[in-house]
Amino acid sequence: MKCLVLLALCGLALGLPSGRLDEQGAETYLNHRLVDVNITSVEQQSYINDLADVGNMGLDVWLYPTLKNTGRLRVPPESIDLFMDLMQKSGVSAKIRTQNLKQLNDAVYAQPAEPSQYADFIEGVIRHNAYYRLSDIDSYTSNFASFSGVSKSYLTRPTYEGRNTPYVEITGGSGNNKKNIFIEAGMHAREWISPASALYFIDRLLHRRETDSDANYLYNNFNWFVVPVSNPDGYEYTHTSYRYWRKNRRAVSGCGNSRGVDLNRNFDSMWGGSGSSGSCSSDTFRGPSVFSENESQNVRDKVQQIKSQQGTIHAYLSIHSFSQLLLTPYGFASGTYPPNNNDILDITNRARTAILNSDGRSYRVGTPADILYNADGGSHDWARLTENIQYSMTYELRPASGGLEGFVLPTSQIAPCSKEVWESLYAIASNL
Ligand code: 0X9
Ligand code: ZN
Repeated sequence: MKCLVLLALCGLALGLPSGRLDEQGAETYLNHRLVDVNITSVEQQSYINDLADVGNMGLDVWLYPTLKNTGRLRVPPESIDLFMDLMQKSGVSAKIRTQNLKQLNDAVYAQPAEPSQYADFIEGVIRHNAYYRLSDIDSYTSNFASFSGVSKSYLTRPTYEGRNTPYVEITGGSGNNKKNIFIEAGMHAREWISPASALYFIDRLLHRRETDSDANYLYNNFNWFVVPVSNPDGYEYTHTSYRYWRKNRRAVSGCGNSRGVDLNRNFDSMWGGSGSSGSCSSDTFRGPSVFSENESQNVRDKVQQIKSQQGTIHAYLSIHSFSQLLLTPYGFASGTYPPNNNDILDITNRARTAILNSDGRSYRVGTPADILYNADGGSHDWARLTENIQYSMTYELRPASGGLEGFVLPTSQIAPCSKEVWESLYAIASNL
């Protein structure tokens, strides 16, 4: 198999992924293919991972292929012939699902922004029918602070590119023995629905508090600690230049032109295992050491500060996309669960039911390692394993994995998808 990786290395002129740029200088993904791959052996699996990690073909894994799950890769036009050839030679069944990702995205962008009838909260501080830039999110979160019991600040460290990370605390509730819930969104830059759903949650909580008993309950009986965009540099880069960027933007020493660390492989939870990569060009690059990144340190320090001030954090939620999954711990190895796994599963299944009842969407429940792939150094594992937060869970929001939409979720779905998150957070919080 390694010889095939070498063939790929030799057969391609080294260079960055091609494609046309639009007038603003952003990659358009003209003629980029989406290819579904079905593997039948672990050798084929690691072969595809190796090809992607090497980086020279510009392969972008959207869904990791496993023995159980179809994988999906974005393949730039200059690599497609070689890629299909390599798949055929290694016995992997590969099917091109779209010939031109730009066309697919243009069709999504052309859809009206109006949300579906199921979305019963569209407008508060924010109109929830668009994805916003970091500067807008910064202002919106400042506006939240005009509500009583809300404070807006920034996490301690600036990002590599010098940005601040907005942070919102909602602690004005009047209940006794309030529980503390931490929400971390936007860790992966391209998963735009994640920050959008976190902002919807805060907005709805504050605007509906006096008219809606659910909002009133969530406001009064819980303290909410929310980081809507935990990877600001990556998030901005996806807006200005490269829509499918995942990691942060740090130029790690020794990594040459390869930028970025996968923040969700950089936490202290079996860091450096087989579910992450040591290769700088990999999208799951774990970084040079555990908590090497300012962004992951920011989350760690805030969580530890809240614990020291409040005593306990009762739940840690990490919001990602896509595939419609609710992922429980642990991700670092299959068949490995925390001692209170039954309680975690019970609560998570209630969240699943709440989502189903909201807009009919079906989400699957399980650990990353059992239903996806091994992932070490992830934040939800760290929350449960290292910080001893009893309930931790990762959302993979819309869309489902079957269709062709991926990280570019139509704006009309922001409100209904966020409403699912709202309903599920109610189910989680009320069962802690
Ligand atoms: O691979 C990831 O980091 C997450 N999936 S994504 O497609 N959004 O990249 C899953 C994270 C699972 N969580 C932990 N292992 N802690
Ligand atoms: Zn993610």
